[in-house]
Amino acid sequence: MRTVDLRSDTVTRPTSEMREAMARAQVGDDVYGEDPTVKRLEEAAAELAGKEAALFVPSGTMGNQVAVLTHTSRGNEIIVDSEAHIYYYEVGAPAVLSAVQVRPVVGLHGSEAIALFKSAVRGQDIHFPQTSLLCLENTHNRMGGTVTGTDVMQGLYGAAQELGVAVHLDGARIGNAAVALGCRISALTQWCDSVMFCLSKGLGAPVGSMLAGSSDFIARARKYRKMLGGGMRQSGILAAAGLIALRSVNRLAEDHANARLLAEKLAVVPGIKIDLDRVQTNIVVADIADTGMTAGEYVEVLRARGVLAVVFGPTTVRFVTHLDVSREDVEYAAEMVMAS
Ligand code: TLP
Repeated sequence: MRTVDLRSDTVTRPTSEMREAMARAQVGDDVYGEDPTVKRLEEAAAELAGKEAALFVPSGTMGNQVAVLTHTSRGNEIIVDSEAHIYYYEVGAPAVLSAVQVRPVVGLHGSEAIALFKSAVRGQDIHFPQTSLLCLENTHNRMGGTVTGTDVMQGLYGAAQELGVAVHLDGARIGNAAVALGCRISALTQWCDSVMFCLSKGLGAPVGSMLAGSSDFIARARKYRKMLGGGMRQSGILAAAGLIALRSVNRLAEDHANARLLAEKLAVVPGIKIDLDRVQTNIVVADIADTGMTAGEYVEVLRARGVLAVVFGPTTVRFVTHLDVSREDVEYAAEMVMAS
């Protein structure tokens, strides 16, 4: 039976161009700073993000957590959106690894962003922890792949700088945000001190993410990466695929068009509700409460028809378009959902 895997853009497999580049890659021991391909990748990523330096890390989660470690001290408080990946999906890592307290704020990326952020920053009081970091997420996964514009990013960064709070951007899908806005990645990342972005999502690389920031920040982050066991040896094999991923950002427009197509088709299926305003990039979140099924049951019904999606909430299901899903696959998936 035909299967269309819409669980995540993490399921993409490396292209044949990537596999060939991986086979040919020049490598060395990167912990000794001797892998030329990793160095090229780190330089290219820094340039793309408009930062002085970048670090190749095994995963987005490690990139975010290395950033939290580097920006904070034990006992600090960090401000995040209440649906942020760093808070929701990283196994409580800020508490364990950085020993910081997370202050989740509802609607941090919305129209009240700056006021919400300012009121969450702690003042001077002997009882309070020190707020040292604001974490943003663009695109925002759990909001449905929504894009935060440059104006909001700029406003938040300005407010954070005034209050002495550093800004880290979880830009796992920053390429999607830039493509949706029709701007360069650096037009967004200029409004943060550090940014993590993934090579292994819609860009198709098998493994790896980048953390970018000032040279001093990346030098300190490199030690934390080592501490967490993320010092890799002949990782040029992976970096070779990453270099191709970095050149492929414009292809994400295809995923956005496919997500829009899927969303429009699913929005008219009885029992399914979709907020089309939130379908801005490659993620489609469907509310299936009116089917009378739980999200878990619904995902199983879809699986039996060859459509893979993930449970996103008690009655919400997420579909993600990516490199390995064509327009025709999306049309087929929509038909299978309609028949469910
Ligand atoms: N997201 C994955 C799952 O972890 C939920 C997915 O399928 O969407 N930041 C954001 C915004 C992410 O969406 C993800 C991955 C990460 C960080 C972590 O990246 P990895 O999986 O490389 O650790």
